[in-house]
Amino acid sequence: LREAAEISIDNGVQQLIGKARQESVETAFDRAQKMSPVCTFGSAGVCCRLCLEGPCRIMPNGREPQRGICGAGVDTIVARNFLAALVSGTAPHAEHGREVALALLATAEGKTPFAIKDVDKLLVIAGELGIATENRETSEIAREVALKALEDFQKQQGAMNWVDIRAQGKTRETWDKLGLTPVNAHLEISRAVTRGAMGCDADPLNLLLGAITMGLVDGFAGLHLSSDLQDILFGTPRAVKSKYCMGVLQPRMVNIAVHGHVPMLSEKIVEWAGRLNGEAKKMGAEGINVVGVCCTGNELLMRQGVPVASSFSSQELVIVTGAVEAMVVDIQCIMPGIQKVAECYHTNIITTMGDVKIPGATHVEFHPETADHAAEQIVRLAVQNFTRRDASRVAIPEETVEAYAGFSVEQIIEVLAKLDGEQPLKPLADAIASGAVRGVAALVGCTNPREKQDFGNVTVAKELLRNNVLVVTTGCAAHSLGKHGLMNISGLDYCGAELRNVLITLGKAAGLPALPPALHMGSCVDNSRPANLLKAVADYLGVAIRQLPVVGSCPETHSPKAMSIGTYFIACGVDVHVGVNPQIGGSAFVTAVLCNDRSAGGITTDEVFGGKLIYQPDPLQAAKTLLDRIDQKRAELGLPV
Ligand code: NFS
Ligand code: SF4
Repeated sequence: LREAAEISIDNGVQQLIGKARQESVETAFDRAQKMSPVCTFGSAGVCCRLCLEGPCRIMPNGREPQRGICGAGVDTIVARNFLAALVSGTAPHAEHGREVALALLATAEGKTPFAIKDVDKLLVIAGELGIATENRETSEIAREVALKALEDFQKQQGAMNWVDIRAQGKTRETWDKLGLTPVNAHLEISRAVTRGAMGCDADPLNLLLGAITMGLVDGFAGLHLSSDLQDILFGTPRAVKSKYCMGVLQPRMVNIAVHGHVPMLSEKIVEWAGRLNGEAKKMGAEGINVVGVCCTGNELLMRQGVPVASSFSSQELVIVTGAVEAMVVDIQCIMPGIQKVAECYHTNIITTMGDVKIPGATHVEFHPETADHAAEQIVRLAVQNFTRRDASRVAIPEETVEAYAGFSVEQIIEVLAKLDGEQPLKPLADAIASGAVRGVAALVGCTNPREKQDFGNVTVAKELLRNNVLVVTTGCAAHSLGKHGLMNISGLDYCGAELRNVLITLGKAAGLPALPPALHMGSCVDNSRPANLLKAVADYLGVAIRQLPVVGSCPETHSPKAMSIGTYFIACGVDVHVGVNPQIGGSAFVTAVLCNDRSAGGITTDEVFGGKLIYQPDPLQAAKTLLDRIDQKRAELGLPV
């Protein structure tokens, strides 16, 4: 077995790996090792299981067979598999958006216990959508906004409403010209599934253009629509201070870990944990402690300052502390393995969605309409479970790390406005122009049990910061940066001198000693926020997003959702680095199009959209490639390099 130090650079996670092994509890880190060596066909993306003639797989180096039984060549198979991965990344994000839209509609109609928390944002978005707002009830406006959102899953002509309100004009021109702009999310997902099916689209370039449309569906129906409506319902995040690491679990409290993605459930769990605190005391506990896991952790951190225990790859280890009464999950990134681990302790796994069940787990069905009832029931189950805790099995790693989060675009603009009230983007644009901020990088995506946890994310971030690149972050990558000190003031030591000065100036303007080196912008669907920031800066400078010295990096990704998000950014004109094999290597054609190999003379995404995929497992090398790209874009803008 791999040494704990090879599995994660987080001390708490290392300790818990030791505990799990001592107690014969298997986790994803150990299973990842059992899965080695990896299948070379799957890794290259050359196997096809689309029909019952197969499975077919293409041999490397020209050996036979070179075609599937139906005659599909390797480029078709790899492109189809890439499109399929994007569909499985985009569909869950689109479902996320649709569920929030339905929740907003039900709330506007008075059918849920939720309220419209950010009326100002509601009015702004309504205005953008062309909805009249003068002398109208909030609920009426909210209802129309929700219906406009639902149109993005229904309309048969034109473009999605969220493309109309969120895409940059200059950037969108290319998509419109190529006929790639999505009409509605469900229509495009259905089309993508259909064209990728056996005997349908066999043109690899056409399939890759389909993948770009999937990326756009992800960006607008998944990211933008979800964040916008969640801000309306639950409030737009503002700077907040909290804590990271397993040490946020409390030895004498009822611990509830909330895990998944959609804030509807978790917001209510936090509320009910507060309301039932007295019940926990009656059971002999000191109260109820809610901690976050994965993107639900990000959502609660951003809006409520709830501390964060774990990112994706170490989710099972939260349970291994022996101190978790309930792990409550909704959708996405929930390892089925948590139930097996929970069975070794007293932890109750509670599933809440009809489409996401785990055998052996307790299921408490959650709907926005009955949110209070479900949340109360779940918190009571956790409190009752406290008596089953075995004190001799409890070991919570002590370390916690302080972190600032909550950097919505609104919050960032508010800080910038302290320096220039008229033109808040000017100080940022000026800093980029002068080179004090060499560029902007979004450090995003996951942690992956095959990878050394946090190492890639933190290494790329530190290297970019050292070179004066402003780092914004989301998803589980944000957990990595938070845990390793890049979201608190001490992390400024990692920044280049110029960037540090900018962060200190901005922080002082906001009444803080400084801004943290990595600005936490939220969950994965909140990648809409960095996208909005880029659009704002590009519009201010009068250029297209593709011209900006900005990059994205996903060093430890595992999820197809991250691939969909990455494709959205590539379509916007931003290079995206992945540190984990994207499984396209079997096709020189697909690799050339996505990774900008122009030697074969074909067209590439870089040429058409201004962004490409960079696959580089070595984080230092990746950072260097990203810096080169930033400098290239600076030079093209005529900025000093
Ligand atoms: Ni994003 Fe969030 Fe984490 Fe990766 Fe999964 S939780 S949606 S996919 S693993 S960042
Ligand atoms: Fe084989 Fe073609 Fe069927 Fe795929 S679609 S399994 S390549 S016959």
